[in-house]
Amino acid sequence: AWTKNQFDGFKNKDEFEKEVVRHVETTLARSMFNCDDVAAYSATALAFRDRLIKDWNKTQQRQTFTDSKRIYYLSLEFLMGRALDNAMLNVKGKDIAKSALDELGFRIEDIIGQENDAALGNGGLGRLAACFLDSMASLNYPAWGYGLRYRYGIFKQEIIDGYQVEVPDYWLDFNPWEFPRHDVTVDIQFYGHVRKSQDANGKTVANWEGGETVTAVAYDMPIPGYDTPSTNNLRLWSSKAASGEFDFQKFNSGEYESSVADQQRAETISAVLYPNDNLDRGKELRLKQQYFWVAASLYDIVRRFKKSKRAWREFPDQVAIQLNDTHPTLAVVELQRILIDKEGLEWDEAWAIVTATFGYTNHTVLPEALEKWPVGLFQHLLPRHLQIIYDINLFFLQSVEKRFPDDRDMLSRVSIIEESQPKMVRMAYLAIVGSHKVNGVAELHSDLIQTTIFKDFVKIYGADKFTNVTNGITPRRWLHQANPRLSELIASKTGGYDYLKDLTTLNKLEQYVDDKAFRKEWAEIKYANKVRLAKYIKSTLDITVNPAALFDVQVKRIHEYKRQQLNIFGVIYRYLQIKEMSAEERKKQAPRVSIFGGKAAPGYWMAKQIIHLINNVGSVVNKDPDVGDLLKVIFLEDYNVSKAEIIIPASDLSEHISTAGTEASGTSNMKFVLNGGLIIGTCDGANIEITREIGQENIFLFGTLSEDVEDLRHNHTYGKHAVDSGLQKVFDAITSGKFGDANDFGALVSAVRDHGDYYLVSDDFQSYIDTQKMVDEEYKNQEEWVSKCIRSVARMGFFSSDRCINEYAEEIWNIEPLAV
Ligand code: 26Q
Repeated sequence: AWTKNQFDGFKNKDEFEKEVVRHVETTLARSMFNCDDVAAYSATALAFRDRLIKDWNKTQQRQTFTDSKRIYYLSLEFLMGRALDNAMLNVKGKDIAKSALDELGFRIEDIIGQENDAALGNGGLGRLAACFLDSMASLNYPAWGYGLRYRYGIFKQEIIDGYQVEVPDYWLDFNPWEFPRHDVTVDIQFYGHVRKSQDANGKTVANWEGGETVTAVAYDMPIPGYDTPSTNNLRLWSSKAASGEFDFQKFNSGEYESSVADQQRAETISAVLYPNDNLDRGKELRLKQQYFWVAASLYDIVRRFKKSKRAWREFPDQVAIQLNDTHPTLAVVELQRILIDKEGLEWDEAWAIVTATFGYTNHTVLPEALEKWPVGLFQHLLPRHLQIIYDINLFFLQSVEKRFPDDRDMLSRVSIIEESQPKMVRMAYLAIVGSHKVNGVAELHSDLIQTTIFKDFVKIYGADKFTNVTNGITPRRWLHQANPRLSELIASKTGGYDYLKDLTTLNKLEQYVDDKAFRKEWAEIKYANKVRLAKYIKSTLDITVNPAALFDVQVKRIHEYKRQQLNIFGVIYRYLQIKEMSAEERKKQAPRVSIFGGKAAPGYWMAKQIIHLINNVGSVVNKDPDVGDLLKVIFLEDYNVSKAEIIIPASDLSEHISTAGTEASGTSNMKFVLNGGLIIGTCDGANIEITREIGQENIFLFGTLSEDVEDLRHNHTYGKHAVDSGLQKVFDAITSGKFGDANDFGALVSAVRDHGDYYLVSDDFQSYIDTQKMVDEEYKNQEEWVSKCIRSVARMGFFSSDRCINEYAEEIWNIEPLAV
């Protein structure tokens, strides 16, 4: 068998065992005699952590010593998942740990399973940030992530009587992967007012005074790279009350309660991740989170730069800052403020530095997701920043007016301030104006932003400012860790595990497509992964599914644009068909398990209705004796990163069926194909590039094209539209009460039937059903199916986040790896 050299982390089993015992007995102050799985996890994590820290320190010292340019990745979300398995892979020594733990009476999978997910993110955007950290470390780029240390990550989802119930995710109880830096703190100011005064040279200076102060405390997490000692840093800020005179006075004068209240108010800032995905809800606390995190991070970055004693104009040669969506856009304003108010630079000099430093990644075209904040809120919370925004806008609009004197509407269209009631700050426009590059996350998406929401800015700045960097995923977690047997099989045919560093070498697999023995091994691994998921389904839901059935999976955040409703309507259609079949016909029907998973934002009522319908359909279908194994409908609770690692390798077919033009990229589509599953999908996001890479004969595409969406929507609004007849049967079944109280699902039906069908469910229904029928047919020919899977995997090299990070490095950050 092909095994990596896994023997660097620990010399041998004895050495590792000794470390575990030492940690159990001293660090944890427990005895080996009552060492349970939790303690064994803790000690194992600590043993690997010790090794990790050494590389981490060395990497950081080296980066400081060489004074090389660094990337700072600013993201409000880092959806890291578990760390131990990844640490084992990168420190090396998993095999040793496995046999040592065995000897101590533990199974390594159980030990790994003890860890809570670090779930500091909602979905795609947060997981992308985590994959990027992995790639930047693996490629030896000096890079830091900056984020918030939420006390509560994304809520845990429970399904009770078919409804989603949210439970808080308190994940910090024991977290060996974070290091509090109580000596690294930054005081952050809010509210107050601006006073103008003259300095010694008679220059007007702005003083931001008064208001309140909250302290940011740094917590660091090591980010190890694969097959390299490079270990980067993820710095997360936690909020606490500033320990100023003020509190002391209150405390000493007996105002304990209000002193404690101040403390709680301060801690609230980093308390909880906002659970909205692709929706902007303008809450003051969210803006406070953004400024708190951005100001602390910039203070840290500037402090580090100033140690080098370089001239300010060299700042962009030392620092690249990437804005993960508009959430950190205040960083643009904050850096300008530091440079002009604190460091005394002239506006133009400062602004040149700012724009050369920042890059902005857009992740959405959905209008409801584009961030806007009321001017009044800014005035109140960040008065100096609002002034600077007005100045940025003024200079920007002046330059636009000069270039386009005849376009009267242009100025109001591109203004950073929307002249609405109330006036709003348009964060995406601010991010564009404040950056030197703007990128979308897949080709279609990058084209769309340039031709629709940002088209005026393309006119103003030219097309060179806009670019595409198609998303990617880390093959370390999403193939090697999630699917160890497939990884081993691939390694055995491609010349070892080097493919994990250059994913394009997967193309060597193509020569085995017709190799019967190889196909058999491949199919066995898929089957074993399905058995594992079937066991998980049995143990959590007490439903038996047949691992020989086609596993059809849609797991992602629940959203109307992602169209889980199309999927479940399709499932109902299938159910009705099975019910109408004769016993003979049923024998010919291909068995299927429809698997759903995903969280709805707590305030997104329609998404919650979709979850409810899926669960109700499941409870009818799963116990219908007419159906048996032909159809099962499963809703897996609390979909998260560690569950994805079980679900994705077990899929035969996964669904990526967003309305064309709405899903910026999608990244789970890449994960599913890389794990040997096929896709049913629309011509949207990265599906299009996946098709280009793997070939259209290896993917089930259907539905409307994005260029036709506008016309179709227009037709709906003006009445030239009847619901698809197949879909009408589904609606009849729902309204007849077959799946519980019809009133519960009235809104889901009428969104399509009566309210314009914004997501084109009816338009795409027939082609969806037809395509699913093709899937059934093709799945019957297993040899051919497996060939398609192998061929697809062989052609997926492009979708590594390593490729993606190299593109950012070259096109946006202008940075080179630091040789080790
Ligand atoms: C904004 C304002 C206030 C509160 C919350 C938010 C907010 C939070 C999260 C807005 C958007 C998000 C997350 C967006 C997201 O995950 N987008 C996904 O990004 C992926 C990585 O690029 C893409 O693959 C997906 O297509 C895109 O939907």
